[in-house]
Amino acid sequence: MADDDHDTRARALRERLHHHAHRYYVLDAPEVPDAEYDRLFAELQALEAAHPELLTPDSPTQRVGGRVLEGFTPVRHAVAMLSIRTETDTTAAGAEAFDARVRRELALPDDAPPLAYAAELKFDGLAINLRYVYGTLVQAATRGDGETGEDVTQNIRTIGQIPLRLFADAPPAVLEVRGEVYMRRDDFERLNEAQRAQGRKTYVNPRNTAAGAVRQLDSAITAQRPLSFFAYGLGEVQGWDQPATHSATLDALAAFGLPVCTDRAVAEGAAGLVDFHRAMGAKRDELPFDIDGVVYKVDAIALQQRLGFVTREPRWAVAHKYPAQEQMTRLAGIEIQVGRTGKLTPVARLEPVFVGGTTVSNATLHNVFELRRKGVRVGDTVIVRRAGDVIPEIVGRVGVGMADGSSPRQPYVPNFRMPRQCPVCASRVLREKGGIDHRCSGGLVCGAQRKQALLHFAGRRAMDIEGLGDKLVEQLVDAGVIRTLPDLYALGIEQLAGLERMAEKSAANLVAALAKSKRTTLARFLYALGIRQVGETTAKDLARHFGGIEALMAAGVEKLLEVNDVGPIVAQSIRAFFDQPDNVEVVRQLQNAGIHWPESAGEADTTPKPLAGKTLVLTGTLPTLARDEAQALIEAAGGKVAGSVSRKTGYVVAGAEAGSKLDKARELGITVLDEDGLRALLAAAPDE
Ligand code: 5U1
Repeated sequence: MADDDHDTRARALRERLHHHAHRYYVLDAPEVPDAEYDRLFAELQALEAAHPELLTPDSPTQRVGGRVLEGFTPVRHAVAMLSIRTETDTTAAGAEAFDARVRRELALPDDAPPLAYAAELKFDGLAINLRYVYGTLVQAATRGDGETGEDVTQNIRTIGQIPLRLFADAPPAVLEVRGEVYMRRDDFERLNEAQRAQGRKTYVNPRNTAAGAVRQLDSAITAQRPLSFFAYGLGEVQGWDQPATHSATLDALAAFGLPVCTDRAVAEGAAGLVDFHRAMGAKRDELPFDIDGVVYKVDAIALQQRLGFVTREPRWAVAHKYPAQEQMTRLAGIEIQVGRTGKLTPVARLEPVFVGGTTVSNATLHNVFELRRKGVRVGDTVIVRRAGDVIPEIVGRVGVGMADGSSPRQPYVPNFRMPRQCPVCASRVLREKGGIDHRCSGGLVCGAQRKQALLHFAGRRAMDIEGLGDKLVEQLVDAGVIRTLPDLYALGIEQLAGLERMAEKSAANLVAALAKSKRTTLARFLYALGIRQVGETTAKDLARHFGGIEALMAAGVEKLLEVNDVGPIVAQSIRAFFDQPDNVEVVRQLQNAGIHWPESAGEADTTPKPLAGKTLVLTGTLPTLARDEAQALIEAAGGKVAGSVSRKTGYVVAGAEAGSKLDKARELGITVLDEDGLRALLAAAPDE
């Protein structure tokens, strides 16, 4: 490149980065994924390093980031809030390079023992400084540009996890705690579900939602957002002897009552860092919150002080990234998927893109209204997000002719419309009254619905028919071998062995699995029928209440409403299902095929149960009981098993490698039991 070209490129990069930084830090409404911003930033940094004459004082590479939003009082930080150097090489080499650099800067000889590092997670949220004076929270501020932030004290006070007073008899005169406000993935999903249900625009990702909530001028709105916090460092300190290591400092912060993430370790040398990076990478999808990497810090505070800072980044710390969870790609097409209940879902076909550690080529668009709200059309450059084991999603479109350099939309791209006929069976598509969903009216005439109904029926939590997977169901339905659920039980080895990729042995295994599935429970059978609105928990409640299928099929809406957690919509759906003679016929034929379960007297059975009315949460691996077994025992004793810990949880049963549910239980003061404790509870008399 000629010098002029370098200059032009540097200007263009600065302009784009300024634009994106404003969208990200000030408006909390980014137009491009972080990975794209990082790429542009790294390009400008490299260009400036190679051509220092291009460096300008206003270059985005010269500041920490952020600006004070109008409407907030500026807060001058007593100790500057630094940013952290980022190691973008996501392989082990990133950790090794940091260790080598630290050892060189400390002038350690090659044979000096490995250094101790505090290894932590890098939370994807908003950095905050909490100022405690004699143990009382007096101020909370954002980082802003590192020197001056925004006073967000009122908003931060709404976050229940942040103590308003430290737990200490003689608290420090001044203790500034630094950390990250973030939003858990489940809280974010719930928030978006509620937005969707109300036909409102969904939030883009947990990070921006959390940042937007903290930088809200109306704290009443912040209070409605489920925010969380983790502490990871200090600002100004007076009247407190800080422990000699960073890891012990975090222990001390936890003892003061501040939330400190338990996924942290003291790692020995480069090998320890590599292990931590790998272990957290493997755990990343299961974590209840988003991280974009891990952070390594020299553990000894004395060594941190020797290392000092370069510009505004400490030499003793680095963030080591993981593959980004948001990336840009092209929307190649939109197809319609027909689900078990006939619901039509638009699915995006994407140019394959590596995101969140896997290659993604499809993403859900939820429904046509959400698609319109996002304003995406075929051919657009879009942002795809894949975090945790959540289905990949399109979060939005990269702006037309924007500073990010994406090409403007082709003219005459038609707006996507839902088809009037089912793309699978050509039955009429109905738009549900008052609702946002479109549904195929074909019922079991529709091959797609039949396939999904069969897969649901055979599922592990339903009739548990091993070996009846996607490919086989596809063949059985397409060949017309199976039209209704009872047809499954008429399948013979010979008939199955004639199918593609089906050896005689697999055919025999499937027939055996079908025979085995005939002995089941009423709850599983009800769930397997695929009645709309009847999930696993409702099926169990119905089975417990009615004890047998005859009583349930005869029950009117009033009687159904007596069942725990059954409301009018669910009751009407159950009634409508059994009012259909075809459905009753399916139940009879399945019973005639030999499906059976132990009947009970239902809730008329008044034998007192030890766990009646109690909700338990299981976490970690128990020594002898599998999760399903523990759940079955709890339910048989009248209890319920929930997926997350709340104030309503009665007990948390924790086994080896219990995760954040255990932390939450401790935080809320909920009784934690091991397997022996659970067994004792099951054996106890009711209400003991
Ligand atoms: N866990 C953690 N995240 N984080 C972010 N520690 C940490 N430290 C930071 C930042 C920006 O900065 C200090 C190293 C100054």
